[in-house]
Amino acid sequence: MLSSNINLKEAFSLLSSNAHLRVCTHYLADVDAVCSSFLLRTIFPGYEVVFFDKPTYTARRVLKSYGFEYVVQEAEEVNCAEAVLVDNNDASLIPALQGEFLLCIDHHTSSSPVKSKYYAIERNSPSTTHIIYSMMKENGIVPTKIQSELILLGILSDTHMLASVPNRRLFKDLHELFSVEGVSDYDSLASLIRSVLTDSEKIVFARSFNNYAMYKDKSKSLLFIMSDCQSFQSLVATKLIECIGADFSMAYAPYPKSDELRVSLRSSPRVGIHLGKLAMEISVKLGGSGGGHEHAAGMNLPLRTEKNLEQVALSLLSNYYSLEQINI
Ligand SMILES: [Mn+2]
Repeated sequence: MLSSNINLKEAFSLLSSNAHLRVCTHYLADVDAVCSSFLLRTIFPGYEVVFFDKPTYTARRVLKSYGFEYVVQEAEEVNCAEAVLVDNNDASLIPALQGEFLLCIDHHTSSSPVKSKYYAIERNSPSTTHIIYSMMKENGIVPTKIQSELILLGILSDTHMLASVPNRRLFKDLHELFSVEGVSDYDSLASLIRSVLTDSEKIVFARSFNNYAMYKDKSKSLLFIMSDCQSFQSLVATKLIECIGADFSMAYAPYPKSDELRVSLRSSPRVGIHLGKLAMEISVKLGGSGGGHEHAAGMNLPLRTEKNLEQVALSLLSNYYSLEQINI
């Protein structure tokens, strides 16, 4: 826990005492990021939502369906001292921002924390929208239909449609939220954020199987797949779990322009290790940055580490599993 972590009641009164703040999030804002941003705006109408670039395709679908308006602004132009950062506390994901935020609300593990005066970090929360929901509950605010849906969309998205649930108390919250008058049912909310592949994503996904390595832990009957790809590494890693039924996936793509190797890790609920911690361990060994959740994590590494990455990942994984390569 960070030293200036404040509790949710304190975070709420901090927000209430600032009538005009900007709400920012990481680049390529995802569903939880955009829902958290606009959830704050529904509570504090004087706030303005600012994204640093275009949100993801799915996140834009959510914004469109609610008619939410946002501003896209260069990160360098944002005055951090008058801004709240949601769904990110990793400085390497917003490299252009050097200032100190007023408050950072997030649920990720990070190896390079952003500068913020106060933090409200709840690593066991399923989503950032859920942290804000807890904040609302602590202050006796009953969510409206739209607020409930935004909270639910963040939760559904970050738990992979409830495939990875941190604790069973979440079901009580889900029951409360789905019981709010007028709230859409599970199917309609889920279909709004279910990922649909674009044609270029389908091509990259199909091509990504040129170079791959498969390993099995026979006693635990777990399947591990590592693959390089041209781009869309997070999509490839996710689909390896969802479509192929792997238990652990690592996909990586080179970004020579920024001299980076971008890596995504995903796992099924059957894998017992915390991927955010594994990402931190690998990135410490290879000189980059990394972090994330129990079942989804990412790393930015120096491009030159590409040839060592799989070996380093394998040696760390072999502390927990006995892996045998599968050759077909
Ligand atoms: Mn999130």
